[in-house]
Amino acid sequence: MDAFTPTPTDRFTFGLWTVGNPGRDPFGEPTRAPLDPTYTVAKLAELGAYGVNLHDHDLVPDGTPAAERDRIVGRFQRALHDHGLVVPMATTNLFTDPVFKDGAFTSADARVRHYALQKTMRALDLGIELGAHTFVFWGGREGAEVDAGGKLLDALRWYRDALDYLCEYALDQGYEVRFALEPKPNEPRGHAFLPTVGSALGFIATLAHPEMVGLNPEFAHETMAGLSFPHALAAAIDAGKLFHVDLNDQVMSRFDQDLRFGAENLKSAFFTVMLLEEHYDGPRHFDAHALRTEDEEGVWAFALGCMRTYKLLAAKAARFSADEEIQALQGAYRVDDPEAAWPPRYAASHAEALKGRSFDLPPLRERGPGLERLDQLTVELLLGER
Ligand code: GCO
Ligand code: MN
Ligand code: MN
Repeated sequence: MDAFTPTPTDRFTFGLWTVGNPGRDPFGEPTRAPLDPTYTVAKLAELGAYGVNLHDHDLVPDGTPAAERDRIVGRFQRALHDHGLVVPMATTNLFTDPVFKDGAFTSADARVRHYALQKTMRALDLGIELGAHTFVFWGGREGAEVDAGGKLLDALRWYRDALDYLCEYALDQGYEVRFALEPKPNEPRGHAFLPTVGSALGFIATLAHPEMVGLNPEFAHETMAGLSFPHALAAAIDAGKLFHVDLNDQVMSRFDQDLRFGAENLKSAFFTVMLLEEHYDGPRHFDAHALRTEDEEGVWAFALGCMRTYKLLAAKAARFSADEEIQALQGAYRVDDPEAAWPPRYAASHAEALKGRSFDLPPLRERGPGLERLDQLTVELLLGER
């Protein structure tokens, strides 16, 4: 037990599918045995987690008869109760069943779209029954390898129709839940629809109930697209749409890796934690899995590692904010305009005056903002020298 040992007040969560990942990949069979969800609950509680999230089929296999479903759910609820864990987020698996091979809400076959709606409503009912307040929509197989089917615009419309319908369903049921879209650029499809945080933000504005729908951005997904996760996070926060977050890590331009949080891009992980600590009060969810090389012991080392790294980085973020030299350099980086207040208020007369103002540009061109020093101090702080 030390200052970085996780506790439920840290609000760390894992998906059943994350620690339960058996190590299957496109080239090889599983390397670990599946974990019983109630065992996962007990182990996560022992490690200091706050909650566990799930897809419908992580707990109840598709096609399970109603009585058996109720028995499975009841047993899981008892485990949650016994170990003091909650289920803050739930979601639907719309990608494993071959029926979804060409998409769920964006399938060109309207029967598949209706089936996807049915499955999602049932998954939402299950999530609500378990106490979830966030329901995630990761696109899964919404996407394409070829565009010859001619559905690009239809697919976006069908996606919108489905989300509008599901918002109405949730409102009609009186569910206290928000929807969070999770963009991803590729895998399992060659090109996913709504590939990045930016595209999902634009799409949400076109929905019938935009206030109910926000984002679940994932570190690895923006990184796969060659984008910066802290920048994507800032865009989501700025739009008031950071409803949930998927933390993990990823090497840019590689296959979808789902590495332990902080395993690869430590500096981006640091700025991620800094943004979350200041602007987000929801669960810190890890959507990652242990390396395929690992046995069960490695799985729990992975889970503990995600949480400890987050806490270590949160402590570093607090240090960064308290570091006088860093703060002075950050202060000097921002320069006020002594002649005019920011933001400028538009008035015709103001515009006329601004168009006529003469700027002394050479010193503005010459000024060094001090970013090399600031970044080096950040590195030294992360390496434990400050
Ligand atoms: C992935 C995704 C998923 C989703 C999960 C919850 O790359 O496979 O990140 O893990 O987050 O399906 O919706
Ligand atoms: Mn992912
Ligand atoms: Mn995810």
